[in-house]
Amino acid sequence: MSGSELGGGPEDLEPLGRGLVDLRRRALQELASVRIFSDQFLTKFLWARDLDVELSLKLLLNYQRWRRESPEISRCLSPSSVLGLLNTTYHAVLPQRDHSGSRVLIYRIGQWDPKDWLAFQVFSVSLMTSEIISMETETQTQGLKAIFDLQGWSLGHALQFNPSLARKISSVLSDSFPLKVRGIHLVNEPMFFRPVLAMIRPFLPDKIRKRIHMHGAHFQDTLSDFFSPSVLPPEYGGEGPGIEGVCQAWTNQLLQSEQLLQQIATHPTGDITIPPEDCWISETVEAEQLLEG
Ligand code: VIV
Repeated sequence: MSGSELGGGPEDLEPLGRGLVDLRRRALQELASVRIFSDQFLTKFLWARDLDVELSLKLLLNYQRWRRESPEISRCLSPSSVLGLLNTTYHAVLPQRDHSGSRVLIYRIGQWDPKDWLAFQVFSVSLMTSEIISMETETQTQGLKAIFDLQGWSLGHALQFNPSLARKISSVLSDSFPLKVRGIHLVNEPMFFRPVLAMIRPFLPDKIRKRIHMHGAHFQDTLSDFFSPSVLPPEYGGEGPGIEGVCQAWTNQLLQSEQLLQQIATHPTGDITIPPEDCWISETVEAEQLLEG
């Protein structure tokens, strides 16, 4: 039996090691002003694309572009600045992974009062969580599943929606963030949520579209086809810890990550294992080097 058939041995690291060498070379070629990328950082992109170097490179370039084009979200990763929203128990990452090792996230849209919080602030919560969980090795290989509870979706929410936001959502879902999206589960979605989905869907690749499941009001009958009861909170038909407690626990996790998230938000590439000043050749340094040389 070969090493790869056995699994788990050091042989399994070889494809990743080769991928790192190739991706680093390609990434430094494409991003002329960047000087260095860490293994930890590149690894996220490689696993998100099952070690395909060209696809990982595209994802890395899209991630850099998305950060640049959405500064109102990517530059403001501050849990304390959205504490009021987090304290409504809007969001949690469940303590248990599902049967396949995916992270399970819950968003309770009804807890978001659109008079108090703008869509970009709400979006930043997802980006903060995504940055944190994408550092976990098991999440890099097994991805995530998100449950959106749309009970309480209102005109006020819909009015914050526009094509530009729809594009930003579809970009992170499809090819601008290094996380595998393994499932999107909508529960309690009202009829008048359909136009919103219709705005997002055209931008999504078929693969992701097929992973969107609409469960409606009787979600308890069908959500259990995807998640075992031990994983879900009782409010979602499971036997795990209650939703309020898991939201509070994740809020604390986010608050503890304030500094880390701040570093990611202000870093030129998002690769915080490299000090920002070592990371890229700024135009002024380049000009000085030219003058000296
Ligand atoms: O952010 O993997 C009306 C996922 C999500 C992310 C990010 C990554 C990711 C699955 C989203 C899902 C949520 C960054 C990496 C797209 C932020 C959404 C923010 C908006 C303002 C929330 C409003 C709720 C929407 C529901 C959208 C349902 C779709 C996701 C189908």
